Amino acid sequence: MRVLLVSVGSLLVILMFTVCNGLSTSRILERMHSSVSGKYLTREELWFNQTLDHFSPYDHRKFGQRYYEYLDEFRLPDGPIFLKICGESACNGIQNDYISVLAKKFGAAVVTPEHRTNFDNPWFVFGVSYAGALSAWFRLKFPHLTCGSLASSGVVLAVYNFTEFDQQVGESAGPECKTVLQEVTQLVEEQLGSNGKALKSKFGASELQIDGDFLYFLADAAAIAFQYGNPDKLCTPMTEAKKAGEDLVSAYAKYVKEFYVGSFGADVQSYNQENLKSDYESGDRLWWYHLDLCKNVFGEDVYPVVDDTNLYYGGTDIAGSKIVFTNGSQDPWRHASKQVSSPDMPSYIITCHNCGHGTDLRGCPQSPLVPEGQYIFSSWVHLYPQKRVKREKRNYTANMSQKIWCTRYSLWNSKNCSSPDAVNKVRQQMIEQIDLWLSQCHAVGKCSLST
Ligand SMILES: *[C@@H]1O[C@H](CO)[C@@H](O)[C@H](O)[C@H]1NC(C)=O
Ligand SMILES: *[C@@H]1O[C@H](CO)[C@@H](O)[C@H](O)[C@H]1NC(C)=O
Ligand SMILES: *[C@@H]1O[C@H](CO)[C@@H](O)[C@H](O)[C@H]1NC(C)=O
Ligand SMILES: *[C@@H]1O[C@H](CO)[C@@H](O)[C@H](O)[C@H]1NC(C)=O
Ligand SMILES: CC(=O)N[C@H]1CO[C@H](CO)[C@@H](O)[C@@H]1O
Ligand SMILES: CC(=O)N[C@H]1CO[C@H](CO)[C@@H](O)[C@@H]1O
Repeated sequence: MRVLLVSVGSLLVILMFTVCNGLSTSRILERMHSSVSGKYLTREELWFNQTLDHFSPYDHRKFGQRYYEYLDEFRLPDGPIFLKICGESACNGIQNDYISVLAKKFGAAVVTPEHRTNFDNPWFVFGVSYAGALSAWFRLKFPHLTCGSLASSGVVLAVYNFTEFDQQVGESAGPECKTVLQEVTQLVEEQLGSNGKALKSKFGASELQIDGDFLYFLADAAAIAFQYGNPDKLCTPMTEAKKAGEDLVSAYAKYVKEFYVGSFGADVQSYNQENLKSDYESGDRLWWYHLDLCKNVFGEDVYPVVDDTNLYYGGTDIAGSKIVFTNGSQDPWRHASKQVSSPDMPSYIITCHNCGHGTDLRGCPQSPLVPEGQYIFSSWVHLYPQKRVKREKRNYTANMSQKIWCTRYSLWNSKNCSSPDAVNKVRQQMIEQIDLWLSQCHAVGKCSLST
């Protein structure tokens, strides 16, 4: 198991400084891990002493590394082990998403992010977003230790200047909403020049003295609506404001304050470079790897080596095997994922109005899907104040009829939801692949035992 542990660590170290997704793009690949206080399969911390520097044969220093394991569904003694890589921020437990359904189906143990266990069990690797790329690369590097991998919205391509991200935001918004957003951008840029102070205060962002930080905050706020399947939360009020001839900047400020900060839980301070220079505890710091921002926040002249990274890992031409790639049609990140399907690395796109980042594992952001009677809570909980969530969860549990759940609040109109059919179709294909690859793993194990 040691080899596995060492390698995950090395990949992480290498990648932290080499993956670059561009200047003008969202740093929120995977916000959920930090902002969701919803349901976990487990939050019980386990620790082991991890090697600090995997590149040096002389440095034997260690650090305590946290991990989690969920064994409720584990079929002893030979059940598979699902390694779920936790990405991009503090890892507070194993979240209850579609993985729990898969664990039940395959009698699997779920461990995250690293763990020692019986080497002989079949291992399958999972991850979403950046961790999705890690999941693919883990399989690429250790085909002999794993049966396969799921790279959900896995960003395997390093991109220097990720203009496709913004283009996708425009495409996901549709022509009408896109035009309004472009108008907002123009107005904001004008007002920033003439009366920046008043403008920032309108957005509750007076503390962002660097204009770039402020614009970054505003750009993320819009991108997130598409990335996480809430296009109408942004586009409906904005296009209505436009039709009514209202002030568009005020309408956008309302969206940013109420939805992005209020419901989604974004923190203005996390955009403040000045603050991040000294806030060593903040998980937000790791997002400032872009060009000169990296230098400003970390004081180090580190630039992304995009071409080398893609040469090393293969980018979208990754030469792996037995990796499932999935993308959501509205997700701005999907252009950094694998482009074409091949027999040994099938890729699926989940297409619908609200299909965003990691939709295959998360389900519908507005209306929890109920895969095999399993109630998926974690995918939408971040959108609602905790008290309300608790109350509504009770009601939902009392009556599992999704129709009622959806119609009670127009927000959870199933028409607005990522199509359950689109999601389930891809999930079914995922299950078939996992099933096939695990059985091939078992078969190999048996052969080698008998020879
Ligand atoms: C980690 O190392 C410390 C210091 O050497 C030791 O006290 C502790 O027991 C170790 N923990 C584990 C889980 O091995
Ligand atoms: C990114 O690409 C756009 C469009 O080609 C260009 O205008 C911009 O200058 C580029 N930015 C960087 C940092 O290379
Ligand atoms: C849930 O609601 C539906 C529609 O009103 C009703 O027919 C059904 O009996 C309810 N189920 C439970 C378990 O209360
Ligand atoms: C639901 O979707 C429709 C368009 O598909 C949109 O007009 C409406 O505003 C959405 N409702 C909510 C509450 O998001
Ligand atoms: C696996 C998959 O669906 N890949 C898609 C990801 O997004 C790119 C860009 O839109 C598509 O070309 C891929 O087909
Ligand atoms: C809308 C709705 O049905 N709300 C109910 C949720 O459950 C509580 C009690 O648990 C009821 O008081 C609400 O009326």
